[in-house]
Amino acid sequence: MNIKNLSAAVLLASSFTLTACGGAEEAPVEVDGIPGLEISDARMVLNAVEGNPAAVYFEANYDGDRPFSIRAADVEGASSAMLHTYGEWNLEVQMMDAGMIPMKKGDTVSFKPGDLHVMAMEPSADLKPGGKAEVTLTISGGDKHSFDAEILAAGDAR
Ligand SMILES: [Cu+2]
Repeated sequence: MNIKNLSAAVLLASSFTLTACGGAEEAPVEVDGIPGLEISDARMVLNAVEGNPAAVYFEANYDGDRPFSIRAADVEGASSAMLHTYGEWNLEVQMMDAGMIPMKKGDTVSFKPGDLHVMAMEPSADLKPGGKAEVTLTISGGDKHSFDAEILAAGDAR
């Protein structure tokens, strides 16, 4: 390819980029940030054993009009994450899948020790006390809401 053809190709490429930008006015399928959803007091408590699952706790307040359910969670730097709760099974209290967590206008849902939590599997060694971990919730319909959780050591107050 000579220089002339190359610049034509670059021009062509940049006009494609412009077209793509113009097309972004169509409603996106997934939104980052759910209007009316507020997350506070987010923290991730590391396991005493490095690499073992960490737990994420937070308060979720919702003041939007459209009810939804939290259906999944992701934690940056963890291999996977799950929505867990505690329940009785075989006469023992143990962790289990929390399923869908419904929220409607005026609701507050607390993710707290001994109750709902996000379990972050195989957290990376880069997630250190004093740092931050990005947590993303996915709701019914696929919209996402991300926030930072303060990273705490296993022995810190939760
Ligand atoms: Cu758990």
